[in-house]
Amino acid sequence: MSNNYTGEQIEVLRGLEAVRKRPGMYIGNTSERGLHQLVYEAVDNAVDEAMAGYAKHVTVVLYKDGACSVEDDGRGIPVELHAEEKLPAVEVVMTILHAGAKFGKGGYKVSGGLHGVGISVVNALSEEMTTRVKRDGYLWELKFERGITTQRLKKLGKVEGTGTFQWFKPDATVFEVLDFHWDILQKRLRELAFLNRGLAITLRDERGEEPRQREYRYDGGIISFVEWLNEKKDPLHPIVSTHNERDGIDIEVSLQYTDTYNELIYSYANNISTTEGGMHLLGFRTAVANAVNAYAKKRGILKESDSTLSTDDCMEGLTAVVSVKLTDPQFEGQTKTKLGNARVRSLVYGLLNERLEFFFEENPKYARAIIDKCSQAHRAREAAKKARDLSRRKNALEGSGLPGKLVDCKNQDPGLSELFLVEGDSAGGTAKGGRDPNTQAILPLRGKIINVEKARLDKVLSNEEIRTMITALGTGFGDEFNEQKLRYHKIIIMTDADVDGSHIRTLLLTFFYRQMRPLVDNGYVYIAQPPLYGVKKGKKQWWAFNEAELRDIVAGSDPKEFTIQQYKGLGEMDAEQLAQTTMEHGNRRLKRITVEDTIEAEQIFTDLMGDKVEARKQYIFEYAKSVKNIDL
Ligand code: 0RA
Repeated sequence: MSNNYTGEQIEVLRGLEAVRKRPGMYIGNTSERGLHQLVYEAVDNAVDEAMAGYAKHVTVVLYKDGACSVEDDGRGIPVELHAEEKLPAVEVVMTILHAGAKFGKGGYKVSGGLHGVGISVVNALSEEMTTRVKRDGYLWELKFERGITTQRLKKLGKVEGTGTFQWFKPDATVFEVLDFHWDILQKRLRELAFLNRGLAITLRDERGEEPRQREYRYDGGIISFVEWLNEKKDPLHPIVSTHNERDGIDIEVSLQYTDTYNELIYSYANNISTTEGGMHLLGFRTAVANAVNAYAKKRGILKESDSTLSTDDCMEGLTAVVSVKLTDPQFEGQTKTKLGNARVRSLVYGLLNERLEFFFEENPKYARAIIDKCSQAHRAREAAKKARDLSRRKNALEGSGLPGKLVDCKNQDPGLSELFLVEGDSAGGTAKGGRDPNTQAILPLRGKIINVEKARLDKVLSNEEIRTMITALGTGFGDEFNEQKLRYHKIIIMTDADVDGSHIRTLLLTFFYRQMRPLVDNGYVYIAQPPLYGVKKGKKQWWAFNEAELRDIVAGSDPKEFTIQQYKGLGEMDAEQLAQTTMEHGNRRLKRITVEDTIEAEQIFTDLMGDKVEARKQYIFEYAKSVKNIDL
């Protein structure tokens, strides 16, 4: 490198220094998420080139040495001198922060990338990076170390075709973890393939003994996405979809009702998952509700009692993908995943309303099935509301309203309070004996609770165990859920380590996930982990929570000296043992429930609790053979 720095080079160094000093500001964090963000940044650039209509194929490769490469067959990053910076354009893109915005003006109509920080950030956070461009009949190459150019633009030779190849090795002094995960990458790449019809994305992993490779390409775009989401459900009609450009905004919607009770709506703006929703989602919801109501009124289908179906009524059992692409997306909200452009609302509304009107007119049979579905949701909601009002009045009459079965804790501070949900009265008794009465409350649940995946709300509510639990938690549920009223900040499911226990656990988790979702999202739900074995030698006692621990405990000694007891149920332990191993702070092991990926969680819950027996068998079979611990 030359040692007489120009003003531009000093700027470059300043920019890189800022990125290396505070990587979190640019890529979120320096653990797993941030590491994968590097790949997304490079992939987003390639997908932008595809959205502009030039690239057809994107290939991501993971190498044995921890490096990753992203290649596309687009136009290739320009190599000519950039007038302002007096450097080849490609070097500007690679080394100057936010060069995309400066340089890409007029380059792309729409562009993805959540952070939109640009490839120079990937460069700054990589110990080595190599960029190759095929353009103007030549293969060009540049090299960098931690963002600093170590090899200026060099012509390697003549070549056919065009494209860009980015190879980078994440900096081990920046990242806490360096392993790319196949599962994490494949989810995002598959999603991008759905969102960009026809684009082929290949993921190749060369790290194992045998290379592993998959190509994602969906010529049906988001229609294939909905098809895939509903794969294991029973649809009420063929997928309805629309795709159009209005006011320079590309709008796509696909939807399909199934006989389930959940709303499964994914919205995107410029390929970014808008988890906080926004204008496109609002337009979507209103369009569906208005089209359903209008058709039902016109045909005289709605009875007087359900004179208007609410938007929520019309979302029950609906699977949909809404994707918009626009030049100037405004991302708002806590996590910048809420689309703010007001114009999008009426555009999505107009397009979808028109499409649905047409679909209903053309398909009276399906229209009828959809309206029936929404009316049933409406009636269930009304019934649930009545039941809720009734139980509220009843509670007001009966004082505190806390269920009699609840053994409450003394202190009133939710932050210090824990609720143990225990299987059966006998285990409940043991837990009561072992608890810390100041901070730990016990609620024994009798038998199996109802499967909320298969029953609708009014029926779920008629279940005694569910009602008791809702009252104990204090929050209400569904639309009226209020996190502020939560009486315990740790809700600990404590069930036996057998099939029944795991069934009850799954039922409870399904209920929390469906009806009290913030409890799961905000980390209030835990699973107690009782030991599987007790090992005794003379007066000494050890506990083993898995086979490996048991092996460690008995390793090196003559096993005959030990008595090993296997615990199948909580009831086999006395109160003191249960307290020591499973309930007391310090010794116990709690597993916090997290939902990392909502699409996957949806499918797992549908598989496990839905009525497709085959899907459930398949899941249990796969789960049984993998040792992977699934964090639901
Ligand atoms: C701006 C202009 C042109 C290409 C690109 C950007 C470009 C960037 C990336 C990043 C990854 N792959 C890419 N492919 C292309 C070309 C303008 C022209 O040829 O007229």
